[in-house]
Amino acid sequence: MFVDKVKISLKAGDGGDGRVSFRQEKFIDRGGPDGGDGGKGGDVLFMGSRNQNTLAAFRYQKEVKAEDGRPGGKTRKHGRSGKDLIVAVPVGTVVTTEDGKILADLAADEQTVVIAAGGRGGFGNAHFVSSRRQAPKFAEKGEDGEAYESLVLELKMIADVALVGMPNAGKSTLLSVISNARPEIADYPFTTLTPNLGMVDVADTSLLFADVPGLIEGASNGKGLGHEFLRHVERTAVIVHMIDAYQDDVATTYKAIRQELHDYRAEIIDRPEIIAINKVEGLDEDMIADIKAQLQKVVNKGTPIFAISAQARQGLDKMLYDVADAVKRIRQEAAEMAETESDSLPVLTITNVESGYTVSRQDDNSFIVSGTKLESFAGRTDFENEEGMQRLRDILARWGVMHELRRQGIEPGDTIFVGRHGPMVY
Ligand SMILES: Nc1nc2c(ncn2[C@@H]2O[C@H](COP(=O)(O)OP(=O)(O)OP(=O)(O)O)[C@@H](O)[C@H]2O)c(=O)[nH]1
Ligand SMILES: [Mg+2]
Repeated sequence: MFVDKVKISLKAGDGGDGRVSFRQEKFIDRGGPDGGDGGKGGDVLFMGSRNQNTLAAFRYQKEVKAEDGRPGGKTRKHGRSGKDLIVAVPVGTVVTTEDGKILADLAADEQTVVIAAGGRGGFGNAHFVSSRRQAPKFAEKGEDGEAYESLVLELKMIADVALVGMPNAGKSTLLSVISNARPEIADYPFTTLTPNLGMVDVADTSLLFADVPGLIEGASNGKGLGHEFLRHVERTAVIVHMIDAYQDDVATTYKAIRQELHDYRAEIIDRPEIIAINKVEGLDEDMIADIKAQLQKVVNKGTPIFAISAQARQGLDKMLYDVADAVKRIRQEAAEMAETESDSLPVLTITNVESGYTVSRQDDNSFIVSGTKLESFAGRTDFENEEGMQRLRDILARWGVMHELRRQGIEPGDTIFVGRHGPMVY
């Protein structure tokens, strides 16, 4: 079965906690603070890979998690960082959040994107020595890694070549003759209900062909079966447009199909196109020349037009070489594009850290302080540890939060939450 859409949960590694420790020295009761920092949590990265063909593996592995960072050690030892987790997915996989935000669109081989960043490690107490504070007895906790409860992975099959055309043009027949695919073939329109894929070897390259259900006028608006499958055409490098030689008016049907492609997505029209007039085995040269002439009037200049017979296997090699050349050209361009883009890979991290905050009364005797930076700081504070708490209080004071709390009428014994972290007693 071809799985092309799965839901998974995903979590980057948490940062390791910083350590509280003091040097052990002979004859000295307690040496200076030497607690090391926690290690960073591992990132979760997704990488497009030509070696993967389906998302089937995720049916058994619904949870993806990178390693946590290790806590800091004595003698200023840094905790080991969690290993990054690289998840290879088929080229053409699009990763979205449940509400539809696209996190990554892995359109090229080895394109790698950080989906969830690991948490920072907390600082150990050695970090907090200052002239005022010779022996800090607190350390930071590691930051939580980014997590997604539900991510949608969708594989948009990227065939190199899409066979498009009216129903009954012979698309499935062609695919069956040139590849090992065995699509259903019949003498009535709309035989093909779902796209068939087939690998076709041409000289030294392999091309993935998609046989798309026949398009009719209005397909781009949802008529017929074509619409749902037009998305498979969306990214194919080359379009092979098949036309039944026995069609009454080849120019008009050609234009109708092009119009549908255009209405679905205008750029598709600019893809290299190769025209295959099919079923010519019983036609003489003049008739073929006449059909070609009719088409020549409406196609873009330079569009190659071949006369073939899928059934009788005529004229196929010549056409396939042309298709392969076009695909190779496009792949080359795509590789060059990916190279220039890789300098600016879209790396997802927690950005837009604002330095503002708000203070509001939650109920009679508790208050809530919100603000990205303060909340992130509070998240790294160990509320069990009095010195750690003191440091948070110092910071709230320095930021003017304490002043604001007093202005709003806080009284001794009231509690303060910073985001979801707390409580802290005033
Ligand atoms: N004479 C002749 N008939 C052909 C040729 N290629 C296909 N056919 C016939 O045309 C009919 C339709 O072929 P299909 O391959 O099913 O056409 P399709 O384009 O896939 O059609 P849909 O799946 O309905 O869009 C079948 O009866 C085929 O046997 C050919 O080269 N010559
Ligand atoms: Mg078919």
